[in-house]
Amino acid sequence: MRDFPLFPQQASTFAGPIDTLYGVLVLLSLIFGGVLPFIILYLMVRYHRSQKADRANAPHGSIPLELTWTVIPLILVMGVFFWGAFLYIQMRTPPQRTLEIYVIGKQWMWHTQHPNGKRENNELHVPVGQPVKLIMTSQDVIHSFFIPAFRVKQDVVPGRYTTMWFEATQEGEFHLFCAEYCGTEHSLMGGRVVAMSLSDYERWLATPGEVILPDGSSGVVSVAPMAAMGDPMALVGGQLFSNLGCAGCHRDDGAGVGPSLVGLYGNQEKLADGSTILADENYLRESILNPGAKIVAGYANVMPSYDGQVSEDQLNQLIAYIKSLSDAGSSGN
Ligand code: HEC
Ligand SMILES: [Cu+2]
Repeated sequence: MRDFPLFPQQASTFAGPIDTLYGVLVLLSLIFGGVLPFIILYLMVRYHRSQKADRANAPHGSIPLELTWTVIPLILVMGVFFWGAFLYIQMRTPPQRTLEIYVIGKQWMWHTQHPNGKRENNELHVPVGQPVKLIMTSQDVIHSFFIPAFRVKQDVVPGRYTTMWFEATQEGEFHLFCAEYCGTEHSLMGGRVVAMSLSDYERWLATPGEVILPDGSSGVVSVAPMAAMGDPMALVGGQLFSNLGCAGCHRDDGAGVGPSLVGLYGNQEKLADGSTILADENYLRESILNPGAKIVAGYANVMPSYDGQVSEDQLNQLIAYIKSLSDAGSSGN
């Protein structure tokens, strides 16, 4: 049995609680699906009209009985519901400070980029004991990022960001899968997650390596020590920000045609139609690709769309830059 485990290893903080809930669900299903039918079968045979049985004084109703079989299942299903909802909310709500890693899915490989610029293909290195948030998008079709040992799985969808977070609890190598059928080589779209101590992770971050970039070209990525230069992914984004002409309209002092982006990320933004919206990754993405969709209060709809002019990779860098302008956005560990 040791080479054929029923469950993957439990290697994240979510694994234990999820397995407990899963176990309870299986147990309840066994009771209701595995035991009740046999009782029904027995009673059908026992009281079939061909059988001799005492049928005098048959009961016509019983309030206590009705209440029992209503209230007990009610408590069970509501319990399972709130338990599951509680876990779900935990999994959807990353802690304040997380290590942010950008993931791009494409047919048929995973590409990840760490804050210091380090990139990798079909692998994800993460430190143990640190909350990690993945900011994911796809360049083509729907993929799904699945790490069974962490009990996390999230669709990766073209045209938007989806996020998920986890905290690894033990060092080791774990399977990484694409869990959404995405074409002929779907089954090859996977690799491994390597959970390592924080110091090993930092050492790994500082080693340059050759990777395939999301645009299909390959190259050696230069990396920077995290502490030395701030956030290099954001630095590259900052260069893009001036090269693409964003900086001409978005000045930090707010004197440009567009609003200053300082302090934008993670805060509520007032829109021209009177509503407010949380400025998260998807809002930033939409503001760049489809600026007319949500107009900032007090500004005119004059920003050109950058749809088709920036790659997913560049979009991630622009967003990392805009986030670095805000306290809530500066990623750290
Ligand atoms: C011609 C001037 C102009 C250029 C160039 C421009 N923007 Fe804008 N941008 C605006 C204006 C005006 C707004 C506010 C109106 C709106 O929401 O569309 C805005 C809104 C935004 C917002 C939402 C800001 C908020 O406070 O909610 C973001 C993010 C943004 N731009 C990013 C960019 C990026 C990134 C680039 C370069 C790739 C860029 N902009 C280029 C004028 C510009
Ligand atoms: Cu896939």
